[in-house]
Amino acid sequence: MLKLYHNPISANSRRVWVALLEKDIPFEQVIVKLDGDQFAPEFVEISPFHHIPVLVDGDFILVESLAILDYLEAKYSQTPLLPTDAKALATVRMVEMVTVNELSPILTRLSSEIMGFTKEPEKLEQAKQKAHKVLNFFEGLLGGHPYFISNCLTRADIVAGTMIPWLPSLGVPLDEYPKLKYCSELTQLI
Ligand SMILES: N[C@@H](CCC(=O)N[C@@H](CS)C(=O)NCC(=O)O)C(=O)O
Repeated sequence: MLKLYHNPISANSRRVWVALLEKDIPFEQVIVKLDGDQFAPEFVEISPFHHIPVLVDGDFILVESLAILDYLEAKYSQTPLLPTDAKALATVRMVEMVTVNELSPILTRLSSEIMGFTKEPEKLEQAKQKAHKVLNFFEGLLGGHPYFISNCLTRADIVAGTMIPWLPSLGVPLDEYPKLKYCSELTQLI
């Protein structure tokens, strides 16, 4: 059986967890506490950068959440989470990359300020402004549909939708984005 090393508080591993559940794939979960478990020598053996998630399928070990999502999509074709239409597929990929490349560093910056690791009000403000730029872009992409790709749940919704709900607790309210706010309120973070 597949084994997923993860923690629901990690947005990076949460996307894999949700994809496994959506695809109804049986898996065993190992919760990795990020206050030190990730440095245990037996964990670093399977995750050289001490990151979650890690997927283990027999003797096949995979790190990097998007690579894991690719593996699950290719191996388990039931409940596909990627469209085949060229524009839809590229849109899903775009939302994933904007989430990972634009939004994720913002979350890191906001968390660091809130936890008091850094105190740089100017950078904090820049991060908030950038968060609003991303949210505005996503809200526009949703248009009149419940999902990024019309009425179809895809990886775009899973990848963006497991990160956006953290924003209000980090000082970025979603009030200006009614569609994103509605979806986020359906998400239980822990
Ligand atoms: N690019 C990686 C990022 C993984 C990542 O940064 N995971 C964080 C949790 S969200 C982690 O394991 N941090 C623990 C550490 O760096 O020690 C992915 O998408 O899988």
